[in-house]
Amino acid sequence: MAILDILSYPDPRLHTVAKPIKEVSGALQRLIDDMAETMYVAPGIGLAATQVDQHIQLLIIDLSETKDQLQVFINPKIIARDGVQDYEEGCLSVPGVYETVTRAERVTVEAWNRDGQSFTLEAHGLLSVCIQHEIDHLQGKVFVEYLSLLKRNRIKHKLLKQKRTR
Ligand code: QAP
Ligand code: CO
Repeated sequence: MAILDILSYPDPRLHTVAKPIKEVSGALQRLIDDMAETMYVAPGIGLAATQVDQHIQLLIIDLSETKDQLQVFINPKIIARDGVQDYEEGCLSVPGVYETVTRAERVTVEAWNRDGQSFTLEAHGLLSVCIQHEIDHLQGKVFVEYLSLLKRNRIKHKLLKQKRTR
């Protein structure tokens, strides 16, 4: 397995729209394993392929304390959403920044798992937020784009300054 580089905001590659995956290959399963390792060492609870500069419809989530409950979503599609909730979100591509975002409270998502089998899942709470956050990445959207222009510009400049002085 390998640790992959995570793109950090503001990187124009984070705005790439991901392409659908046609089939689950060994190479794709290797990418899933590398993304999982990358997410676990970070540590994070969710990672989209976009964040490791792979522009395909793949995301992973693990909300467990024990980091052994990996959930893989290939070609995820939200088919129903309901209610609203506010949640303070972070992102491995926006290190050190946590801001509240309003999203649907419940979502129903259709996707394929690591073996290419399709499944449907109803999620609420943190899992629902995480699925919506990661699907946004696949559409080229970063959570800071929900914030005001003023906040977004402050975050942009803070992260650019961090990059310069690293
Ligand atoms: C997305 O985010 C998410 O700033 C996953 O310094 C987050 O794993 C969805 C992380 C919250 C819903 C709620 C962020 C790690 C990890 C940082 C993450 C950092 C180190 C973020
Ligand atoms: Co993110």
